[in-house]
Amino acid sequence: MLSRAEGMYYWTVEGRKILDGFAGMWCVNAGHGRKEIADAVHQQLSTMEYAPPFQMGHPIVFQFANEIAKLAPGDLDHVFFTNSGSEAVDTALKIAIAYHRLRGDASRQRLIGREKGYHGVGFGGISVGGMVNNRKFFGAMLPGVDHLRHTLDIGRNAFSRGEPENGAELADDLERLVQLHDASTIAAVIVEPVVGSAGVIPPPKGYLKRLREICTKHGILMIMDEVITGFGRIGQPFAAQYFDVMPDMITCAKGITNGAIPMGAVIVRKGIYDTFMDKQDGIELFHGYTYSGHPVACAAGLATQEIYRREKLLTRAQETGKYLEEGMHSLKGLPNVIDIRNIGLTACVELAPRPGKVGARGFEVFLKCFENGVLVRASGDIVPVSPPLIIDKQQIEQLVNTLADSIKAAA
Ligand code: PXG
Repeated sequence: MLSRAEGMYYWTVEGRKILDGFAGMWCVNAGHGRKEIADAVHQQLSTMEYAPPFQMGHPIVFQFANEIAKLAPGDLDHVFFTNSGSEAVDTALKIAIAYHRLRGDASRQRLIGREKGYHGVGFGGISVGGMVNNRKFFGAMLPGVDHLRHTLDIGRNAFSRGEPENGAELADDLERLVQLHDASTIAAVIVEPVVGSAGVIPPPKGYLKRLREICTKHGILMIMDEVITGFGRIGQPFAAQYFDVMPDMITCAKGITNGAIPMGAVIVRKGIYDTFMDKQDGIELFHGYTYSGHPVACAAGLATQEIYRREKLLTRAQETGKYLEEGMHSLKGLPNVIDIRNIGLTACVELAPRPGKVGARGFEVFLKCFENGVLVRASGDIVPVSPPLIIDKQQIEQLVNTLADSIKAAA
């Protein structure tokens, strides 16, 4: 149990100091206990704790939307605020279907996700998602959804550094689905540019560009789910910039407020925004939450972005990522290590499962790391790391050394 946090560290209820190797849960990018965020939240709570987002507006939400739009590439310049990544995903999927309808293309209702995708836990997100345990308990989910094949290929790409060489052709799977369903029925494709939850899977070289081309060719919207990659995780504000691929929408959350106050967002291209504004009289999009653009979340978000800017955190992973890459790949050859993957300031070790006990070894490594003062995560037998972007070289060494000891102990 954790009871306090500051900088790169948590403290347990017993008072043990733990290096945070996972930025909380992929979100505390600027490190813990940032006073500027606490002060901004306090000030906003004292000034105006809440304002209705329907019919009414307030300045700070526009200010924050402008900041986010400035960070995003190209004409991704309008923002719809939500309270989580799951809500951002469901919002983006709804925008995609409504956008086509407004343009007189109402048959475009299908949504395409990808195997091993994680898009939160709403019905939209689990429907397009591709992680079996998040789906199998919850019935038939949304109709009209299909999935691209995933891109993990340990046989061909094991121990790749950054983007693997093989697999760009897997983007052509979208052509297969177009052959099956016809493009006129497909509204959007949603993918994580780098798979997070299912175990840090960078896209094969050229894959995202090819997927973009196929989407454009068939009039299908491309949604990049950047809930994890957004806000500097791979060395650019967004992965769209890192891979130089322009999506039609970006979903984000987590690092948007440094994890301090729940918030998510959908960033849309101008053409999508204009379609809603031009074609609809009155309410443009029949969608919104009580807490959309919550003033306190916006205050936390603005303070967070100011820290990112001042400390140049959104590009810092270009440097620190190199140390993490070196360190993590030095684990090759340890018992049961079958793959190591990395990009920016995130990486994972994939372990061979114990016979008949899938996930047991990964969880044991996670526990040993925690006993030895480092927080990582276990997702089955995959152990991902994703530390706050403020991490220094010595702390990366501590993270890697502790992981090495724990993998040996769990042999
Ligand atoms: N999309 C992506 C790509 C995510 O990673 C969500 C949507 C949903 O966000 P919310 O805020 O609704 O949780 C996520 C969330 C893990 C882990 O261990 C990852 C997430 C959540 C919980 C655990 O990898 N990502």
